[in-house]
Amino acid sequence: SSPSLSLPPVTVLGLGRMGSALAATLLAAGHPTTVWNRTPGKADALAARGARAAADPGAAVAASPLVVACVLDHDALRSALAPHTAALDGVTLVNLTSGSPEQAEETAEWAAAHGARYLDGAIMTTPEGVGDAAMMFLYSGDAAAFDEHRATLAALGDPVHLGSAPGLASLYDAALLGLMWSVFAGWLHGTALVGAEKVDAAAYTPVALRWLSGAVSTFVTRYAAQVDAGAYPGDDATVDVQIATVDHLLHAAGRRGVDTALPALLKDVMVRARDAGHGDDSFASVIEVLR
Ligand code: FVH
Repeated sequence: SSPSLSLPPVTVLGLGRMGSALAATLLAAGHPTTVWNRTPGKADALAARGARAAADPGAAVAASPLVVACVLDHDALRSALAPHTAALDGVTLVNLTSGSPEQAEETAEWAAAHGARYLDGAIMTTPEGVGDAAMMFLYSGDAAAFDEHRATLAALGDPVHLGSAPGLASLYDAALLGLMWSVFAGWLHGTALVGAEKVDAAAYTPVALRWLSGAVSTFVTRYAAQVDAGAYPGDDATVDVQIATVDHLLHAAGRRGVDTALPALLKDVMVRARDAGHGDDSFASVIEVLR
């Protein structure tokens, strides 16, 4: 649709893979959209669809009360804006650039020193998922700024505000990526294991997903309450029992020439939990080792 005067204007800084998707989505939703990218040619396709291409970051920031940034890293953002900090006064800067919680805190202080309200963010999808309401966009920082711009941010994906500490979105991002990689690795290990018996990934995966969304999801929900209570009753399955069980996985993998590093790592944390006195407790007690 064409930019609508009734929707708030937005500026997007950074037109890489993700920034271009953000700008295109805001434009398609009808927001008057100003864009800037270090390499100017990347604005051309968006300009052809109605975006305003700003000549420099200062002009881009001055064009909208809401500025969404998505560049390589925090240093790139701050160095690009360094000659133009006067323009930041009064704007809300939403930084969707990946970084550490500490970098988020630093950039929040830097933005505040220049009069900007700051939200840090983490995009929990790839460019093709931008605009899908099922995808989470995590935010932390200025809650009033979030409330003010929530409707605009909702065009990008489901906006989830985690709290006023600016580093929270990056912290969740790191935690959730760790979870994703653990699931990917566990699924791939299982796929290699059954694949050794000529079972296709396509046959194994529906069974794996049913396990994850059903029983495993139930265990995790139960264990969350145990972790928060600091008590891990082994009513379902104890650490001792699971140490014996992981040996079956190690054996099955070893016999089929499948790498055993991953189950060995899992056994290692279970053994450390047992040695710390949690043999009769549930798997949730492993948190005591991880902490
Ligand atoms: N792509 C994804 O799926 C993920 C999803 C989760 C979050 N990330 C983070 O988003 C940031 C940008 O990632 P990207 O995929 O858009 O990356 P590129 O396509 O490589 O674009 C990089 C943009 O950054 C600009 N840039 C780099 N250095 C500077 C600098 N010194 N000053 C100003 N801009 C800079 C670059 O400009 P140019 O090279 O075109 O001139 C691009 O606009 C990132 O934090 C991911 O972790 C994406």
